[in-house]
Amino acid sequence: MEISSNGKRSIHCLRYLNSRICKCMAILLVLLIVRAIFFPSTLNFGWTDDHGLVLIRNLSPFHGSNFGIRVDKFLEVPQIVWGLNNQKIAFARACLTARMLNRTLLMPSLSASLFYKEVERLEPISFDKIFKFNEFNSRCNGFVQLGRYMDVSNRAKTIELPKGSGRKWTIERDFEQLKEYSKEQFDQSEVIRIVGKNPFLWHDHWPVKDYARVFECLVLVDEIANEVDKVISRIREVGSEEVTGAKSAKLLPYVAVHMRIEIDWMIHCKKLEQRYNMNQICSSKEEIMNRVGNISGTNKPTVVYLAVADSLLNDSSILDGWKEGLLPFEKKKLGVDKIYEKYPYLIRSAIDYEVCLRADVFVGNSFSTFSSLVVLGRTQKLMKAGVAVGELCSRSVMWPSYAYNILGDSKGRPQKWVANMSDISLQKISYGSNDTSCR
Ligand SMILES: Nc1nc2c(ncn2[C@@H]2O[C@H](COP(=O)(O)OP(=O)(O)O)[C@@H](O)[C@H]2O)c(=O)[nH]1
Ligand SMILES: *[C@@H]1O[C@H](CO)[C@@H](O)[C@H](O)[C@H]1NC(C)=O
Ligand SMILES: *[C@@H]1O[C@H](CO)[C@@H](O)[C@H](O)[C@H]1NC(C)=O
Ligand SMILES: *[C@@H]1O[C@H](CO)[C@@H](O)[C@H](O)[C@H]1NC(C)=O
Ligand SMILES: *[C@@H]1O[C@H](CO)[C@@H](O)[C@H](O)[C@H]1NC(C)=O
Ligand SMILES: *[C@@H]1O[C@H](CO)[C@@H](O)[C@H](O)[C@H]1NC(C)=O
Repeated sequence: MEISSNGKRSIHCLRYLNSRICKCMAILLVLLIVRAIFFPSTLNFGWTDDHGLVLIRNLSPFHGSNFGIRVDKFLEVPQIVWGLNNQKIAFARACLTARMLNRTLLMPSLSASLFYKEVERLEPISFDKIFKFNEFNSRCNGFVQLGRYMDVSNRAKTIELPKGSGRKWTIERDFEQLKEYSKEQFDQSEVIRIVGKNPFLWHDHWPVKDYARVFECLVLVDEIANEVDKVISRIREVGSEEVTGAKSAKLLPYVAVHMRIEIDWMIHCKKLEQRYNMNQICSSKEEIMNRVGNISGTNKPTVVYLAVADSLLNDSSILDGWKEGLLPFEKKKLGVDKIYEKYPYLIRSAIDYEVCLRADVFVGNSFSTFSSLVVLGRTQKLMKAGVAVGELCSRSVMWPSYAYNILGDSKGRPQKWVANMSDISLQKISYGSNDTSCR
């Protein structure tokens, strides 16, 4: 049952107050009122909406206006490509661009495969094969909207908006162009089609909070969500088997490590280190194992789930060398490789994303978009659970996250890591940073 501000449902609830759910809701309501009375300042940060999500209400350029997305004017964008999390960022950027133009975004194609250089292998996959379409629109109602191509009455009258490129195409020029297309002659056209590069590469004009608001509307379709549940139950079950020596119903906590040591990454991160003149980007297998092993406060033995793209791995020995008490598992050893094998790259990665999001402890690389978006999601989760911004990095926080590529302290631990929800752009999350917002 959803917690709803809908009047009808509240009356319904009152009439059946003896049902357990309604009792819980009544208690929740009382708690919320008490919180509002005693901690009025927390209200400025966010409020819980119909779906239990934190609504973020400031920083947006349209804050305060009665913003309505037109349902008969559309924005069309190029196919979205690259890694899952590059695709999620690109998608959100397309949504926010449509929002700025007061238009509905025509549901874009994502890409099932990672082979972006070979155009014929891009394997377009419809957004609604991965994420729930109606759920997206209902969660994002009033903020951004998705439409379908069949909603368009006359595609022949589409006008094109060519994205500029090159050094002279500055962030200001890009913004001016978008404003230009919100005016008279362009604004009348039913469809504006943006042509040019992948939305991930467009200039970013929006604060982290706006992206976070879009990400909260992404809910996996049931088929994939069920696979996620299977994998997570298996991880928790394997823990209690290993620890108690028997199959047990008791589900144990787990640590998830996004070991970004695949071949494609090793090539990429070496280039980045050269460009930034830095040696904190590529972590070896040994460095990851040591730093994860030095995290204090995890009850041992603990299952460590290794989120790696097995097919891209150049090294089968990732299971060896872990500190005593850490029980490493990857997909094969868990026996869930068959689940992953059924799906293309994009869905495998989406399952792993959820597994990392829900882990009790997460450790990733602060230069990976995959890791960065997991940390953004975990930060949102903490804030939703009522953890104040000033407390996010504290030692005792539930669901901590760490960056193994940054040395945290003299004890050899990895650096604590949260997303800076008041950052003015998604730069750090898109391209990585050694600033983990904790220190
Ligand atoms: N965790 C995980 N990642 C996968 C899988 N297959 C491919 N990938 C990963 O997908 C990610 C690709 O890109 P992206 O999400 O943009 O993250 P980034 O490359 O780490 O910045 C990488 O982390 C790959 O390791 C998988 O089965 N599990
Ligand atoms: C967006 O479109 C709606 C519906 O046409 C309109 O009421 C609203 O004023 C528009 N807002 C902006 C900022 O253009
Ligand atoms: C992959 O492994 C092979 C053989 O073990 C090695 O020669 C090669 O350098 C490795 N490639 C990378 C990118 O690490
Ligand atoms: C961190 O872990 C490594 C490997 O387990 C160990 O050799 C090292 O002493 C630890 N660092 C500290 C400061 O305890
Ligand atoms: C978060 O980002 C804002 C805006 O860039 C900055 O002023 C602030 O210092 C950052 N906070 C942390 C903890 O890094
Ligand atoms: C991040 O990198 C810069 C430049 O190399 C360096 O000066 C800074 O100390 C690094 N920060 C951390 C937390 O390691």
